[in-house]
Amino acid sequence: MLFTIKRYSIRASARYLRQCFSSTICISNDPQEFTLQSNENRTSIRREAEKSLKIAFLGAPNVGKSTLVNQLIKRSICPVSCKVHTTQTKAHAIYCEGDIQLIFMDTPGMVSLTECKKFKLADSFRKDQKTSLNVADIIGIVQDAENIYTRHKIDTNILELLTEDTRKKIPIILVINKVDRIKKKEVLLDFVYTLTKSKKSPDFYDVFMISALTGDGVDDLRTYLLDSAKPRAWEYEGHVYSDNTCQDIIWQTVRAKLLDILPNEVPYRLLVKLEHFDPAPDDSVNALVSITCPNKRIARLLTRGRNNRIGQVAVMAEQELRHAFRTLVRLKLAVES
Ligand SMILES: Nc1nc2c(ncn2[C@@H]2O[C@H](COP(=O)(O)OP(=O)(O)O)[C@@H](O)[C@H]2O)c(=O)[nH]1
Ligand SMILES: [Mg+2]
Repeated sequence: MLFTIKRYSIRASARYLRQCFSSTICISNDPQEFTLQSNENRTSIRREAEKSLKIAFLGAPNVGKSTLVNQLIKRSICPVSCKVHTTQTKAHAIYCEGDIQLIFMDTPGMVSLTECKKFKLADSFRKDQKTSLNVADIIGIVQDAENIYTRHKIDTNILELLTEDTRKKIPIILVINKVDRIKKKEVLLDFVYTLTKSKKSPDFYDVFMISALTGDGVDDLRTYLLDSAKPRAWEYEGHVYSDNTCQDIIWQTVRAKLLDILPNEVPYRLLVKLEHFDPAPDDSVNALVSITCPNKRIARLLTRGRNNRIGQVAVMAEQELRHAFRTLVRLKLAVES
């Protein structure tokens, strides 16, 4: 059967097997530097040598798009949680290496118009994916390998978005994420085969099997994207790594941790706001975030009990923000009702 699988599937599986034996990326939480700027020194790069590539990742909610972008740029600037609708608006995450600039467009997960109405989601949920597609040089469709209900077919909302014109103009790659959750590698090859052979699927330029969580295969994908960059002036200065502000990254990270730690619909009912932001002279950051609860019962759920949920949120958010800004972050959370 293997011989009938298209060139890219074979390449992808070979690449995956290679990755199984290679070491995984370790994220260091060491504080190093601060601001939405990296310490990359690009004064030596001539403008005419500049190359860039804009990548739009599309996928259903929770497939791991934001986790993947964070791994690719080596910073946790996109909010990640185990619940759906963590990412609310599109954001650019920027990664520079040598004379190449990669611009990743992290978008909210694909939702239908009905879901938008049902869950009262902002317009951005549907608009942002379309906007990102219009300007992308390459589209990455992210599939969740763990989800047995959806992994063998491309989301209908995505198929709807990929018009004939888009399919012709923009190369599309398939990114199979969460392969760490698959124990039998034949299962992987099986549904990738179904996916790529399906008449409804676009013609994929390449297939990547990765784990955005452990970093398996992410280096390979980054190298592929760097190799695909086009000669073109950079859109952002070399030291910029996000078009979001520090302030936005802070409250979004706290919100994502609340989504992780609180049950069911509770975290969606909280109002998270950055009250105070103070970058200290030693490059560390002090921030105060308020969490307004709809009632006293929910406020108690956060602040009382053996679990000390609010303490856990503070520790987790602080750790992630240190990885985002690469400096010491002191975070205070105030719960109000
Ligand atoms: N096991 C596993 N979990 C992952 C992987 N990538 C992402 N996740 C988890 O999937 C959940 C959703 O991730 P997120 O990046 O917010 O998904 P998004 O909604 O597509 O942006 C989070 O709990 C992540 O930790 C992966 O490769 N393996
Ligand atoms: Mg996301």
